[in-house]
Amino acid sequence: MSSFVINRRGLLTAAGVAVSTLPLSGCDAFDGLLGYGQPLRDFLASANGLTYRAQRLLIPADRLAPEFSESEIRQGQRPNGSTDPTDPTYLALKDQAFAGYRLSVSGLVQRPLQLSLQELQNMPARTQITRHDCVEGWSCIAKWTGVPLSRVLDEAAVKASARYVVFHCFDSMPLGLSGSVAYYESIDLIDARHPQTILAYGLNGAPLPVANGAPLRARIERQLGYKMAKYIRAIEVVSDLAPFGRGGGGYWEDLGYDWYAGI
Ligand SMILES: Nc1nc2c(c(=O)[nH]1)N[C@H]1C(S)=C(S)[C@@H](COP(=O)(O)O)O[C@H]1N2
Ligand SMILES: [Mo]
Repeated sequence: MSSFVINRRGLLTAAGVAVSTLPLSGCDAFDGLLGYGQPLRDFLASANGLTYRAQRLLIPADRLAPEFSESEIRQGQRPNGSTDPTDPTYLALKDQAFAGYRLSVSGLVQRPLQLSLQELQNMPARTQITRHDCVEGWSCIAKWTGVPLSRVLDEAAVKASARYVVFHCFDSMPLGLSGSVAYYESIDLIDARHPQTILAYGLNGAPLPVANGAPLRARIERQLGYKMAKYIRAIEVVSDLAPFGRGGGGYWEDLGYDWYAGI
């Protein structure tokens, strides 16, 4: 089995498809080739379903992303995407140092929750030094502190019908003619319960800065940067992603990027 190491790129190559050379970089610029209804986008969507199933079959659900030592932190975490949300609710919370912040946990749970930052910080914490990979082609090693998402899910008691966790964010991003939409993201319950999946409120030993997603952002260490929702307003546990946005499971996914951005 150990000689049969496969990753996303390897699988696509193995499938005889040279998509690994496509310009998939995409945090700020949106490549028009990947628009809806474009054959390329449809092809990538089906390749993504294939790699998701293949990765889920081949990679143990609890395989850990590499962790690093303090000395490997070379610079601050480079802020990317939204760095200063202008939503009035967010600004009011920020003014009060997020004292009034409540993380809403709802959907397919037995006990919906409203958790203050203090309550989140009182839960068992996990600190991890990991590498953040953005599809734009840069990486940063940083130390993240937060509460494991699995703890919060246990507290809320997830129902058996649940399949995904949706993160709703405070910030808005441009989207076609509709103007702007709130950033959102989603992961399956396997990644949600992964030991390194945390709701982070600390970065490099200090409170999480606004530029990096204060007061709370997700770390999903086996996936690319755009999966890691910043400025989390609410968490919704669901069985289906179709009702959200354009149904792609996230802001960038709705514009054509992979829902499963495994690395
Ligand atoms: N709410 C929200 N989350 C987001 C984004 C964003 O614009 N808004 N950008 C994503 C992208 S593309 C990356 S690379 C990381 C950047 O996190 P950082 O600013 O801490 O480096 O956040 C991700 N999460
Ligand atoms: Mo990114």
